[in-house]
Amino acid sequence: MIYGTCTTASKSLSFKTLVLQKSFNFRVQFFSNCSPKKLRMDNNLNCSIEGNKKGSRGALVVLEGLDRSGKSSQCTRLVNYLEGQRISAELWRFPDRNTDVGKMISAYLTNTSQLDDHTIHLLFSANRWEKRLLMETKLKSGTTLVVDRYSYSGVAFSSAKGLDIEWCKASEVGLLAPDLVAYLDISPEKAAERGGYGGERYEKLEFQKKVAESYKAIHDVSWKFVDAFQPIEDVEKQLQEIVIDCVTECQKGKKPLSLLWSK
Ligand code: Z5A
Ligand code: MG
Repeated sequence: MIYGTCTTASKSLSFKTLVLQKSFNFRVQFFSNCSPKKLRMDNNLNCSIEGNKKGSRGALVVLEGLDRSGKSSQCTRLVNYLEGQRISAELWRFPDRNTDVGKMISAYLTNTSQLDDHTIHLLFSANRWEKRLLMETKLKSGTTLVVDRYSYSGVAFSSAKGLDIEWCKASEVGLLAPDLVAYLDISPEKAAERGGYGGERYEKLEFQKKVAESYKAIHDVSWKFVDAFQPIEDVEKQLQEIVIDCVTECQKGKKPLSLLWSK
């Protein structure tokens, strides 16, 4: 009835209003259908594109420590926390047992294959090298990587077997240097009391004591030591405080990527 009395101009105005109204309704419906995660991904994409121009990037955060110190538990909690803060984050781990090299490492660790100590050391290194480019790409696109063991495990475990530390470091030179290394500090005895060791090659108290000594020999002043014998939630809280500062600094674009053990 109303339409019947409209002029052409007002008809076209009503049509435009209708189209705008429909478009608005569609947007409201579209965004209300989006999960918070989807929206967060959109935000992160914008951040990283703008971030690239300013040198903004994700942080490379590494958790190290003895067997059963709680690394894997804390890496998972940390990524959940960062995502909750609307920070794009991924959980990585070494060895990455999914690659061909990783499968050889896994066979060695589960005692289904035997390898010379130098050979397995180089395989662990190769397993990091094969992920290096992807690591750099992710960091530059703004994703923070929380990494469960890295080159320090490589050097600590191989040197605990008696290999020369400098020789062990050599194959790691040129990999990306972490922005933060958090060491989950616990005595080998206390760690052994947790859940019991499985059947993997290095899961023996005497060997873990040697690994603890090796970690002491290779750490530097930049490492953050966290008492890993505290309740799991307290360790989690402490890590969040340490990591958020590092992530913020990398987001601001004030920290260029650097290389591990390069002069
Ligand atoms: N290796 C090497 O030789 N060279 C290399 O370059 C690299 C590795 C990268 C495989 O590692 C082996 O490879 C490893 C080093 C060597 N061998 N060793 N030993 P892996 O990372 O695959 O190992 P894993 O199987 O993940 O286990 P893990 O590292 O021993 O455990 P974790 O990750 O540190 O701990 P968790 O799984 O988080 O926790 C262990 C238990 O403790 C579990 O029941 C938790 O619920 C409990 N927990 C954790 N935190 C607490 C606190 N705060 N209180 C009480 N209970 C807790
Ligand atoms: Mg673990």
